[in-house]
Amino acid sequence: MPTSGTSLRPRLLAAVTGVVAMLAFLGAAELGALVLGGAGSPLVAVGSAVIDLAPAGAKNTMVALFGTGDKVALFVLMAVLMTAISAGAGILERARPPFGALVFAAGGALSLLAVTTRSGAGQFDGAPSIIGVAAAVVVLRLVMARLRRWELVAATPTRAASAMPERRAFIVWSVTAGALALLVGTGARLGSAAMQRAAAIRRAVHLPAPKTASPAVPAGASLDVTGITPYVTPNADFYRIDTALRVPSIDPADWSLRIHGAVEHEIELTWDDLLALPLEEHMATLSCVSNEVGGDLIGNALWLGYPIRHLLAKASPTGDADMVLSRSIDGFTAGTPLDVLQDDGTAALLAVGMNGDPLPAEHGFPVRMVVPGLFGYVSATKWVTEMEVTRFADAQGYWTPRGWSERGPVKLESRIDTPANGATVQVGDRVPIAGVAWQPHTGVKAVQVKVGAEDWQDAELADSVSADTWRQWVYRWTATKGSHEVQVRAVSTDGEVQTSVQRPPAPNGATGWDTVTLTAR
Ligand SMILES: Nc1nc2c(c(=O)[nH]1)N[C@H]1C(S)=C(S)[C@@H](COP(=O)(O)O)O[C@H]1N2
Ligand SMILES: [Mo]
Repeated sequence: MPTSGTSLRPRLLAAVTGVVAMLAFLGAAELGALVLGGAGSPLVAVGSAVIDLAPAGAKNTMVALFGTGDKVALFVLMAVLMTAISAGAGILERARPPFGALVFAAGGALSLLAVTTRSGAGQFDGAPSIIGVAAAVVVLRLVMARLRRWELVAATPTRAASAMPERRAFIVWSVTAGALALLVGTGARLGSAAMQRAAAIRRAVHLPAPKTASPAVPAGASLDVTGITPYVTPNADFYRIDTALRVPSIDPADWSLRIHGAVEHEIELTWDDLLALPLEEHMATLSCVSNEVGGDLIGNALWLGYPIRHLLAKASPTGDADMVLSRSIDGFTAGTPLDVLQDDGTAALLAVGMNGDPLPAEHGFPVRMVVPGLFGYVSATKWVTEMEVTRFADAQGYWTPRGWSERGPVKLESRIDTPANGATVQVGDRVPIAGVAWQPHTGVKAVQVKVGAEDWQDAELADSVSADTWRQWVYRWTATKGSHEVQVRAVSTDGEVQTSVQRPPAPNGATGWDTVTLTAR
Protein backbone atom coordinates (compact mmCIF):
# COMPACT_ATOMS: atom_id res chain seq x y z
CA MET A 1 0.00 0.00 0.00
CA PRO A 2 1.23 3.51 -0.72
CA THR A 3 1.93 5.60 2.34
CA SER A 4 -0.65 8.19 3.30
CA GLY A 5 1.35 11.10 1.84
CA THR A 6 1.43 9.50 -1.57
CA SER A 7 -2.13 8.21 -1.68
CA LEU A 8 -2.78 7.35 -5.26
CA ARG A 9 -6.05 7.07 -7.10
CA PRO A 10 -4.87 6.06 -10.54
CA ARG A 11 -8.17 6.25 -12.36
CA LEU A 12 -8.99 9.73 -11.09
CA LEU A 13 -5.49 10.94 -11.94
CA ALA A 14 -5.71 9.41 -15.42
CA ALA A 15 -8.95 11.34 -15.86
CA VAL A 16 -7.17 14.53 -14.77
CA THR A 17 -4.44 13.77 -17.30
CA GLY A 18 -7.07 13.53 -20.03
CA VAL A 19 -8.51 16.90 -19.06
CA VAL A 20 -5.03 18.47 -19.11
CA ALA A 21 -4.56 17.06 -22.63
CA MET A 22 -7.87 18.63 -23.68
CA LEU A 23 -6.70 21.99 -22.34
CA ALA A 24 -3.51 21.53 -24.38
CA PHE A 25 -5.68 20.90 -27.45
CA LEU A 26 -7.66 24.09 -26.91
CA GLY A 27 -4.63 26.20 -25.96
CA ALA A 28 -2.56 25.14 -28.96
CA ALA A 29 -5.51 25.40 -31.35
CA GLU A 30 -6.45 28.88 -30.17
CA LEU A 31 -2.84 30.00 -30.52
CA GLY A 32 -2.85 28.64 -34.07
CA ALA A 33 -6.11 30.45 -34.77
CA LEU A 34 -4.60 33.71 -33.50
CA VAL A 35 -1.68 33.34 -35.89
CA LEU A 36 -4.22 32.86 -38.69
CA GLY A 37 -5.75 36.20 -37.77
CA GLY A 38 -8.52 34.75 -35.63
CA ALA A 39 -9.68 32.07 -38.05
CA GLY A 40 -10.09 28.33 -37.55
CA SER A 41 -10.89 28.21 -33.86
CA PRO A 42 -12.28 24.73 -33.07
CA LEU A 43 -14.22 26.12 -30.13
CA VAL A 44 -16.07 28.61 -32.33
CA ALA A 45 -16.55 26.20 -35.24
CA VAL A 46 -17.83 23.31 -33.14
CA GLY A 47 -20.10 25.64 -31.18
CA SER A 48 -21.53 27.03 -34.42
CA ALA A 49 -21.92 23.55 -35.89
CA VAL A 50 -23.85 22.44 -32.80
CA ILE A 51 -26.14 25.46 -33.12
CA ASP A 52 -26.68 24.78 -36.84
CA LEU A 53 -27.27 21.05 -36.40
CA ALA A 54 -29.37 21.13 -33.24
CA PRO A 55 -33.04 20.34 -33.85
CA ALA A 56 -35.40 23.29 -33.50
CA GLY A 57 -36.90 21.78 -30.34
CA ALA A 58 -33.53 21.72 -28.58
CA LYS A 59 -32.82 25.29 -29.64
CA ASN A 60 -36.17 26.47 -28.32
CA THR A 61 -35.62 24.68 -25.04
CA MET A 62 -32.21 26.35 -24.68
CA VAL A 63 -33.65 29.78 -25.37
CA ALA A 64 -36.60 29.11 -23.04
CA LEU A 65 -34.25 27.92 -20.28
CA PHE A 66 -31.43 30.45 -20.63
CA GLY A 67 -32.91 33.32 -22.63
CA THR A 68 -30.22 35.57 -24.09
CA GLY A 69 -27.65 33.57 -22.11
CA ASP A 70 -28.26 30.64 -24.46
CA LYS A 71 -24.82 30.92 -26.07
CA VAL A 72 -23.05 31.01 -22.75
CA ALA A 73 -25.14 28.01 -21.71
CA LEU A 74 -24.10 26.22 -24.91
CA PHE A 75 -20.42 26.78 -24.18
CA VAL A 76 -20.86 25.60 -20.58
CA LEU A 77 -22.61 22.49 -21.89
CA MET A 78 -19.80 21.92 -24.40
CA ALA A 79 -17.19 22.39 -21.66
CA VAL A 80 -18.91 19.81 -19.44
CA LEU A 81 -19.17 17.36 -22.33
CA MET A 82 -15.56 17.85 -23.43
CA THR A 83 -14.34 17.48 -19.85
CA ALA A 84 -16.28 14.23 -19.45
CA ILE A 85 -15.05 12.80 -22.74
CA SER A 86 -11.42 13.78 -22.19
CA ALA A 87 -11.52 12.42 -18.62
CA GLY A 88 -12.75 9.16 -20.12
CA ALA A 89 -10.02 9.31 -22.75
CA GLY A 90 -7.43 9.69 -19.98
CA ILE A 91 -8.76 6.61 -18.18
CA LEU A 92 -8.78 4.71 -21.46
CA GLU A 93 -5.23 5.77 -22.31
CA ARG A 94 -4.00 4.47 -18.96
CA ALA A 95 -5.76 1.13 -19.38
CA ARG A 96 -5.39 0.60 -23.16
CA PRO A 97 -2.93 2.91 -24.84
CA PRO A 98 -3.13 4.36 -27.43
CA PHE A 99 -6.95 4.32 -27.42
CA GLY A 100 -7.13 7.46 -25.27
CA ALA A 101 -4.96 9.29 -27.79
CA LEU A 102 -7.26 8.00 -30.53
CA VAL A 103 -10.22 9.62 -28.79
CA PHE A 104 -8.40 12.96 -29.11
CA ALA A 105 -7.61 12.24 -32.74
CA ALA A 106 -11.31 11.54 -33.34
CA GLY A 107 -12.24 14.77 -31.55
CA GLY A 108 -9.70 16.60 -33.69
CA ALA A 109 -11.18 15.08 -36.84
CA LEU A 110 -14.66 16.28 -35.83
CA SER A 111 -13.27 19.72 -35.14
CA LEU A 112 -11.49 19.69 -38.51
CA LEU A 113 -14.77 18.84 -40.17
CA ALA A 114 -16.60 21.63 -38.35
CA VAL A 115 -13.90 24.19 -39.14
CA THR A 116 -13.46 23.37 -42.82
CA THR A 117 -17.16 23.15 -43.63
CA ARG A 118 -17.95 26.59 -42.18
CA SER A 119 -19.01 29.07 -44.81
CA GLY A 120 -16.12 31.27 -45.79
CA ALA A 121 -13.53 28.88 -44.39
CA GLY A 122 -9.98 29.75 -45.43
CA GLN A 123 -7.36 27.47 -46.89
CA PHE A 124 -5.48 27.04 -43.60
CA ASP A 125 -8.42 27.04 -41.18
CA GLY A 126 -7.88 23.34 -40.46
CA ALA A 127 -4.37 23.96 -39.13
CA PRO A 128 -5.38 24.90 -35.57
CA SER A 129 -7.31 21.62 -35.16
CA ILE A 130 -4.31 19.61 -36.33
CA ILE A 131 -1.89 21.55 -34.12
CA GLY A 132 -4.35 21.03 -31.26
CA VAL A 133 -4.45 17.25 -31.66
CA ALA A 134 -0.67 17.10 -31.82
CA ALA A 135 -0.39 19.12 -28.60
CA ALA A 136 -3.06 17.03 -26.87
CA VAL A 137 -1.40 13.72 -27.75
CA VAL A 138 2.07 14.91 -26.72
CA VAL A 139 0.79 16.24 -23.38
CA LEU A 140 -1.32 13.12 -22.80
CA ARG A 141 1.67 10.84 -23.32
CA LEU A 142 4.11 12.95 -21.30
CA VAL A 143 1.86 13.41 -18.27
CA MET A 144 0.64 9.80 -18.45
CA ALA A 145 4.26 8.66 -18.38
CA ARG A 146 4.75 10.56 -15.12
CA LEU A 147 1.62 8.94 -13.70
CA ARG A 148 2.85 5.46 -14.65
CA ARG A 149 6.23 6.09 -13.04
CA TRP A 150 4.53 7.17 -9.86
CA GLU A 151 2.20 4.15 -9.91
CA LEU A 152 5.09 1.78 -10.56
CA VAL A 153 7.23 3.13 -7.75
CA ALA A 154 4.31 3.28 -5.32
CA ALA A 155 3.42 -0.33 -6.09
CA THR A 156 6.93 -1.59 -5.38
CA PRO A 157 7.16 -1.96 -1.58
CA THR A 158 10.96 -1.68 -1.52
CA ARG A 159 10.83 1.63 -3.41
CA ALA A 160 7.78 3.17 -1.72
CA ALA A 161 9.96 5.88 -0.18
CA SER A 162 10.81 7.27 -3.61
CA ALA A 163 7.12 7.62 -4.53
CA MET A 164 7.07 11.15 -3.09
CA PRO A 165 9.27 12.76 -5.78
CA GLU A 166 7.37 10.89 -8.50
CA ARG A 167 4.13 12.21 -7.10
CA ARG A 168 5.52 15.71 -7.09
CA ALA A 169 6.74 15.33 -10.67
CA PHE A 170 3.28 14.27 -11.83
CA ILE A 171 1.62 17.18 -10.07
CA VAL A 172 4.15 19.68 -11.44
CA TRP A 173 3.77 18.38 -15.00
CA SER A 174 0.00 18.24 -15.02
CA VAL A 175 -0.55 21.58 -13.25
CA THR A 176 2.05 23.37 -15.38
CA ALA A 177 0.72 21.98 -18.66
CA GLY A 178 -2.89 22.70 -17.69
CA ALA A 179 -2.24 26.23 -16.43
CA LEU A 180 -0.06 27.14 -19.41
CA ALA A 181 -2.66 25.83 -21.85
CA LEU A 182 -5.44 27.75 -20.10
CA LEU A 183 -3.42 30.96 -20.08
CA VAL A 184 -2.31 30.73 -23.69
CA GLY A 185 -5.74 29.61 -24.86
CA THR A 186 -7.62 32.37 -23.08
CA GLY A 187 -5.19 35.04 -24.25
CA ALA A 188 -5.28 33.81 -27.82
CA ARG A 189 -9.09 33.54 -27.86
CA LEU A 190 -9.45 37.13 -26.60
CA GLY A 191 -6.85 38.27 -29.14
CA SER A 192 -8.63 36.50 -32.01
CA ALA A 193 -11.98 37.95 -31.01
CA ALA A 194 -10.48 41.46 -30.92
CA MET A 195 -8.87 40.96 -34.34
CA GLN A 196 -12.11 39.76 -35.86
CA ARG A 197 -14.02 42.66 -34.35
CA ALA A 198 -11.47 45.05 -35.83
CA ALA A 199 -11.68 43.36 -39.25
CA ALA A 200 -15.48 43.58 -39.17
CA ILE A 201 -15.34 47.28 -38.33
CA ARG A 202 -12.98 47.88 -41.27
CA ARG A 203 -15.22 45.86 -43.62
CA ALA A 204 -18.19 48.02 -42.62
CA VAL A 205 -16.40 51.22 -43.69
CA HIS A 206 -17.66 52.82 -46.89
CA LEU A 207 -15.42 55.55 -48.19
CA PRO A 208 -16.95 58.40 -50.17
CA ALA A 209 -15.96 58.87 -53.79
CA PRO A 210 -13.22 61.44 -54.32
CA LYS A 211 -14.30 64.98 -55.23
CA THR A 212 -11.08 65.22 -57.21
CA ALA A 213 -10.07 62.01 -58.93
CA SER A 214 -6.57 61.05 -59.90
CA PRO A 215 -5.94 61.05 -63.65
CA ALA A 216 -6.58 57.59 -65.10
CA VAL A 217 -3.52 55.38 -65.30
CA PRO A 218 -2.30 55.67 -68.90
CA ALA A 219 -2.10 52.40 -70.79
CA GLY A 220 1.54 53.21 -71.44
CA ALA A 221 2.39 53.10 -67.71
CA SER A 222 2.79 49.33 -67.81
CA LEU A 223 5.40 47.74 -70.04
CA ASP A 224 4.84 44.26 -71.33
CA VAL A 225 7.87 42.68 -69.69
CA THR A 226 7.80 39.51 -67.60
CA GLY A 227 9.18 40.05 -64.13
CA ILE A 228 8.87 43.84 -64.03
CA THR A 229 7.32 45.42 -60.94
CA PRO A 230 3.65 46.33 -61.61
CA TYR A 231 3.03 50.07 -61.86
CA VAL A 232 0.46 49.96 -59.04
CA THR A 233 1.37 47.80 -56.05
CA PRO A 234 -1.55 45.69 -54.78
CA ASN A 235 -2.24 46.32 -51.09
CA ALA A 236 -1.39 42.74 -50.18
CA ASP A 237 2.08 43.14 -51.74
CA PHE A 238 2.84 46.58 -50.35
CA TYR A 239 5.93 46.60 -48.13
CA ARG A 240 5.30 47.18 -44.46
CA ILE A 241 7.66 48.92 -42.07
CA ASP A 242 6.83 50.08 -38.56
CA THR A 243 7.79 49.79 -34.95
CA ALA A 244 4.45 48.26 -33.94
CA LEU A 245 4.75 44.82 -32.36
CA ARG A 246 0.99 44.63 -32.50
CA VAL A 247 -0.90 46.44 -35.24
CA PRO A 248 -2.94 49.15 -33.51
CA SER A 249 -6.66 48.47 -33.67
CA ILE A 250 -8.67 51.65 -33.95
CA ASP A 251 -12.42 52.00 -34.32
CA PRO A 252 -12.95 54.99 -36.64
CA ALA A 253 -15.82 56.04 -34.38
CA ASP A 254 -13.22 56.59 -31.64
CA TRP A 255 -10.63 58.19 -33.92
CA SER A 256 -9.86 61.86 -33.94
CA LEU A 257 -6.97 64.05 -35.05
CA ARG A 258 -5.80 66.98 -33.01
CA ILE A 259 -3.78 69.72 -34.70
CA HIS A 260 -2.17 71.85 -32.04
CA GLY A 261 1.06 73.52 -30.95
CA ALA A 262 2.15 76.72 -32.64
CA VAL A 263 -1.22 77.44 -34.25
CA GLU A 264 -3.78 80.16 -33.94
CA HIS A 265 -6.67 77.71 -33.99
CA GLU A 266 -6.48 74.23 -32.58
CA ILE A 267 -8.35 71.75 -34.71
CA GLU A 268 -10.04 68.54 -33.66
CA LEU A 269 -11.19 66.38 -36.54
CA THR A 270 -13.34 63.26 -36.18
CA TRP A 271 -13.72 60.44 -38.71
CA ASP A 272 -17.09 61.79 -39.82
CA ASP A 273 -15.62 65.30 -40.14
CA LEU A 274 -12.83 63.93 -42.30
CA LEU A 275 -15.10 61.89 -44.58
CA ALA A 276 -17.39 64.90 -45.03
CA LEU A 277 -14.50 66.94 -46.52
CA PRO A 278 -13.96 66.98 -50.29
CA LEU A 279 -11.48 64.11 -50.58
CA GLU A 280 -8.90 63.80 -53.31
CA GLU A 281 -7.20 60.86 -54.90
CA HIS A 282 -3.49 60.96 -55.65
CA MET A 283 -1.18 58.25 -56.82
CA ALA A 284 2.17 58.33 -55.06
CA THR A 285 5.20 56.14 -54.56
CA LEU A 286 6.15 55.58 -50.93
CA SER A 287 9.58 54.31 -49.97
CA CYS A 288 11.57 53.52 -46.88
CA VAL A 289 14.87 55.15 -46.03
CA SER A 290 16.15 51.67 -45.10
CA ASN A 291 15.76 50.49 -48.68
CA GLU A 292 19.08 49.22 -50.03
CA VAL A 293 20.02 49.89 -53.64
CA GLY A 294 18.01 47.27 -55.52
CA GLY A 295 15.78 46.67 -52.47
CA ASP A 296 12.01 46.29 -52.37
CA LEU A 297 10.94 48.58 -49.52
CA ILE A 298 8.98 50.71 -51.98
CA GLY A 299 5.49 50.66 -53.43
CA ASN A 300 3.12 52.77 -55.50
CA ALA A 301 -0.53 53.21 -54.58
CA LEU A 302 -3.59 55.33 -55.20
CA TRP A 303 -4.24 57.21 -51.98
CA LEU A 304 -7.59 58.76 -51.06
CA GLY A 305 -7.50 61.55 -48.53
CA TYR A 306 -7.69 65.22 -47.69
CA PRO A 307 -4.83 67.62 -48.39
CA ILE A 308 -3.03 68.43 -45.17
CA ARG A 309 -2.30 71.97 -46.41
CA HIS A 310 -6.01 72.87 -46.13
CA LEU A 311 -6.13 71.73 -42.51
CA LEU A 312 -2.95 73.66 -41.73
CA ALA A 313 -4.39 76.74 -43.40
CA LYS A 314 -7.34 76.54 -41.00
CA ALA A 315 -5.10 75.96 -38.01
CA SER A 316 -2.87 78.84 -39.12
CA PRO A 317 0.67 78.15 -37.88
CA THR A 318 2.30 80.97 -35.94
CA GLY A 319 5.74 82.44 -35.37
CA ASP A 320 8.75 80.61 -36.68
CA ALA A 321 7.22 77.12 -36.76
CA ASP A 322 8.99 74.99 -39.39
CA MET A 323 7.98 71.40 -38.59
CA VAL A 324 4.93 69.25 -37.98
CA LEU A 325 5.48 66.45 -35.51
CA SER A 326 2.84 63.87 -36.33
CA ARG A 327 2.12 61.21 -33.76
CA SER A 328 0.66 57.74 -34.08
CA ILE A 329 -1.65 56.23 -31.49
CA ASP A 330 1.24 53.90 -30.60
CA GLY A 331 3.65 56.75 -29.92
CA PHE A 332 5.65 56.75 -33.18
CA THR A 333 6.42 60.25 -34.40
CA ALA A 334 7.64 61.81 -37.63
CA GLY A 335 8.96 65.33 -38.14
CA THR A 336 7.87 66.78 -41.49
CA PRO A 337 8.96 70.16 -42.83
CA LEU A 338 6.01 72.53 -42.47
CA ASP A 339 6.66 74.15 -45.86
CA VAL A 340 6.37 70.79 -47.65
CA LEU A 341 2.99 70.17 -46.01
CA GLN A 342 1.82 73.70 -46.90
CA ASP A 343 3.06 73.56 -50.48
CA ASP A 344 0.28 73.84 -53.06
CA GLY A 345 2.20 71.62 -55.44
CA THR A 346 2.68 68.71 -53.03
CA ALA A 347 -0.16 66.26 -52.59
CA ALA A 348 0.48 65.66 -48.89
CA LEU A 349 -2.58 63.73 -47.77
CA LEU A 350 -4.30 62.73 -44.62
CA ALA A 351 -5.18 59.41 -46.24
CA VAL A 352 -8.08 57.04 -45.55
CA GLY A 353 -8.01 54.90 -48.69
CA MET A 354 -5.43 52.80 -50.51
CA ASN A 355 -6.10 51.48 -54.00
CA GLY A 356 -9.86 51.82 -53.58
CA ASP A 357 -10.13 50.18 -50.17
CA PRO A 358 -10.00 51.54 -46.65
CA LEU A 359 -6.39 51.48 -45.46
CA PRO A 360 -5.40 47.95 -44.44
CA ALA A 361 -4.83 47.71 -40.66
CA GLU A 362 -1.08 47.30 -41.11
CA HIS A 363 -0.91 50.31 -43.41
CA GLY A 364 -2.49 52.68 -40.90
CA PHE A 365 -6.26 52.12 -40.65
CA PRO A 366 -8.18 54.32 -40.28
CA VAL A 367 -5.97 57.32 -41.11
CA ARG A 368 -2.34 57.89 -42.10
CA MET A 369 -0.18 60.54 -43.74
CA VAL A 370 1.34 60.25 -47.20
CA VAL A 371 3.75 62.91 -48.45
CA PRO A 372 5.16 62.43 -51.96
CA GLY A 373 8.90 63.02 -52.07
CA LEU A 374 9.74 62.25 -48.45
CA PHE A 375 10.82 58.93 -46.97
CA GLY A 376 8.21 57.28 -44.77
CA TYR A 377 10.10 57.79 -41.52
CA VAL A 378 9.75 61.60 -41.72
CA SER A 379 6.28 61.81 -43.20
CA ALA A 380 4.06 58.75 -43.52
CA THR A 381 2.74 58.35 -39.96
CA LYS A 382 0.23 55.49 -39.79
CA TRP A 383 -2.60 55.39 -37.24
CA VAL A 384 -2.05 59.13 -36.92
CA THR A 385 -3.96 60.94 -34.16
CA GLU A 386 -2.00 64.11 -33.59
CA MET A 387 -0.12 66.83 -35.45
CA GLU A 388 1.87 69.27 -33.43
CA VAL A 389 3.11 72.36 -35.22
CA THR A 390 6.57 73.05 -33.84
CA ARG A 391 10.21 73.66 -34.79
CA PHE A 392 13.03 71.34 -35.77
CA ALA A 393 15.01 73.14 -33.07
CA ASP A 394 12.48 72.08 -30.42
CA ALA A 395 11.31 68.58 -31.35
CA GLN A 396 12.49 65.37 -33.04
CA GLY A 397 10.76 62.52 -34.83
CA TYR A 398 11.19 58.92 -33.62
CA TRP A 399 14.18 58.02 -35.82
CA THR A 400 16.21 61.23 -35.51
CA PRO A 401 17.83 60.51 -32.13
CA ARG A 402 18.41 56.95 -33.39
CA GLY A 403 20.93 57.88 -36.03
CA TRP A 404 18.77 58.98 -38.98
CA SER A 405 18.71 62.45 -40.49
CA GLU A 406 16.23 65.07 -39.39
CA ARG A 407 15.20 65.54 -43.05
CA GLY A 408 14.51 62.72 -45.45
CA PRO A 409 13.84 63.71 -49.07
CA VAL A 410 13.70 60.63 -51.31
CA LYS A 411 16.81 60.22 -53.45
CA LEU A 412 16.93 59.67 -57.19
CA GLU A 413 17.01 55.88 -57.61
CA SER A 414 16.51 53.10 -60.11
CA ARG A 415 16.25 49.33 -59.82
CA ILE A 416 16.73 46.39 -62.14
CA ASP A 417 13.79 43.97 -61.70
CA THR A 418 14.72 41.58 -64.46
CA PRO A 419 16.82 39.62 -65.34
CA ALA A 420 17.85 38.39 -61.91
CA ASN A 421 21.46 38.74 -60.86
CA GLY A 422 23.45 35.76 -62.19
CA ALA A 423 20.95 34.95 -64.94
CA THR A 424 22.12 33.10 -68.05
CA VAL A 425 20.80 33.95 -71.50
CA GLN A 426 21.34 32.77 -75.07
CA VAL A 427 23.82 34.59 -77.27
CA GLY A 428 21.87 36.60 -79.86
CA ASP A 429 18.65 36.76 -77.80
CA ARG A 430 16.86 40.07 -77.34
CA VAL A 431 16.95 40.32 -73.54
CA PRO A 432 14.65 42.85 -71.89
CA ILE A 433 16.53 44.48 -69.03
CA ALA A 434 13.83 46.27 -67.08
CA GLY A 435 12.78 47.80 -63.79
CA VAL A 436 11.53 50.95 -62.14
CA ALA A 437 13.03 54.37 -61.43
CA TRP A 438 11.83 57.08 -59.08
CA GLN A 439 12.23 60.36 -57.39
CA PRO A 440 8.70 61.17 -56.21
CA HIS A 441 7.68 64.82 -56.51
CA THR A 442 10.61 65.62 -58.82
CA GLY A 443 10.03 62.91 -61.39
CA VAL A 444 12.26 60.84 -63.64
CA LYS A 445 12.91 62.00 -67.20
CA ALA A 446 15.35 59.34 -68.43
CA VAL A 447 16.84 55.99 -67.51
CA GLN A 448 20.10 54.70 -68.89
CA VAL A 449 21.61 51.25 -68.91
CA LYS A 450 25.22 50.23 -69.27
CA VAL A 451 26.20 46.71 -70.26
CA GLY A 452 29.83 45.80 -69.68
CA ALA A 453 32.18 48.17 -71.46
CA GLU A 454 29.49 49.55 -73.79
CA ASP A 455 28.39 53.18 -73.49
CA TRP A 456 25.31 54.21 -71.49
CA GLN A 457 22.19 53.59 -73.57
CA ASP A 458 18.81 55.26 -73.14
CA ALA A 459 16.14 52.88 -71.91
CA GLU A 460 12.53 53.08 -73.07
CA LEU A 461 10.51 54.86 -70.36
CA ALA A 462 6.91 54.01 -69.54
CA ASP A 463 4.32 56.72 -68.87
CA SER A 464 3.24 57.71 -65.40
CA VAL A 465 0.31 59.44 -63.77
CA SER A 466 2.53 62.18 -62.37
CA ALA A 467 6.01 63.02 -61.14
CA ASP A 468 4.93 61.57 -57.78
CA THR A 469 5.18 57.99 -59.00
CA TRP A 470 7.91 55.71 -60.18
CA ARG A 471 8.27 54.85 -63.87
CA GLN A 472 8.89 51.52 -65.47
CA TRP A 473 11.75 51.29 -67.97
CA VAL A 474 13.13 48.67 -70.33
CA TYR A 475 16.28 48.34 -72.39
CA ARG A 476 16.23 45.54 -74.95
CA TRP A 477 19.73 44.20 -75.18
CA THR A 478 21.01 41.78 -77.81
CA ALA A 479 23.05 39.28 -75.84
CA THR A 480 26.72 38.97 -76.71
CA LYS A 481 28.93 36.14 -75.51
CA GLY A 482 30.44 36.35 -72.06
CA SER A 483 29.71 37.67 -68.60
CA HIS A 484 28.55 41.28 -68.35
CA GLU A 485 27.95 43.66 -65.54
CA VAL A 486 24.70 45.54 -66.11
CA GLN A 487 24.10 48.88 -64.40
CA VAL A 488 21.24 51.34 -64.36
CA ARG A 489 21.00 55.02 -63.54
CA ALA A 490 18.15 57.52 -63.66
CA VAL A 491 18.07 61.16 -64.68
CA SER A 492 15.59 63.43 -62.90
CA THR A 493 13.48 66.15 -64.49
CA ASP A 494 15.87 68.54 -62.72
CA GLY A 495 18.68 67.13 -64.83
CA GLU A 496 20.34 65.38 -61.90
CA VAL A 497 22.08 62.15 -62.85
CA GLN A 498 21.82 59.39 -60.27
CA THR A 499 25.09 59.19 -58.39
CA SER A 500 27.37 56.16 -58.56
CA VAL A 501 28.64 56.85 -55.05
CA GLN A 502 27.69 53.90 -52.88
CA ARG A 503 26.23 54.89 -49.54
CA PRO A 504 24.40 52.72 -46.99
CA PRO A 505 20.79 53.51 -45.98
CA ALA A 506 21.80 55.34 -42.77
CA PRO A 507 21.53 58.21 -42.14
CA ASN A 508 19.34 59.42 -45.03
CA GLY A 509 19.02 56.84 -47.81
CA ALA A 510 21.25 54.53 -49.84
CA THR A 511 22.81 55.63 -53.12
CA GLY A 512 24.66 53.88 -55.92
CA TRP A 513 23.77 52.06 -59.11
CA ASP A 514 21.86 48.81 -59.02
CA THR A 515 24.02 46.18 -60.70
CA VAL A 516 23.45 42.63 -61.92
CA THR A 517 25.69 40.18 -63.71
CA LEU A 518 24.41 38.51 -66.89
CA THR A 519 26.05 35.66 -68.72
CA ALA A 520 25.31 34.86 -72.36
CA ARG A 521 26.28 31.47 -73.74
N1 LIG B 1 2.79 54.66 -36.64
C1 LIG B 1 3.84 54.44 -37.45
N2 LIG B 1 3.85 54.98 -38.68
C2 LIG B 1 4.90 54.77 -39.51
C3 LIG B 1 6.00 54.01 -39.09
C4 LIG B 1 5.97 53.46 -37.77
O1 LIG B 1 6.91 52.78 -37.33
N3 LIG B 1 4.87 53.68 -36.99
N4 LIG B 1 7.05 53.80 -39.94
C5 LIG B 1 7.22 54.73 -41.04
C6 LIG B 1 8.14 54.22 -42.04
S1 LIG B 1 9.78 54.11 -41.57
C7 LIG B 1 7.75 53.90 -43.30
S2 LIG B 1 8.88 53.51 -44.48
C8 LIG B 1 6.32 53.87 -43.67
C9 LIG B 1 5.94 52.54 -44.26
O2 LIG B 1 4.58 52.52 -44.56
P1 LIG B 1 3.91 51.14 -45.00
O3 LIG B 1 4.19 50.14 -43.92
O4 LIG B 1 2.47 51.41 -45.20
O5 LIG B 1 4.60 50.74 -46.29
O6 LIG B 1 5.49 54.12 -42.56
C10 LIG B 1 5.92 55.13 -41.70
N5 LIG B 1 4.87 55.32 -40.73
MO1 LIG C 1 10.96 53.55 -43.34
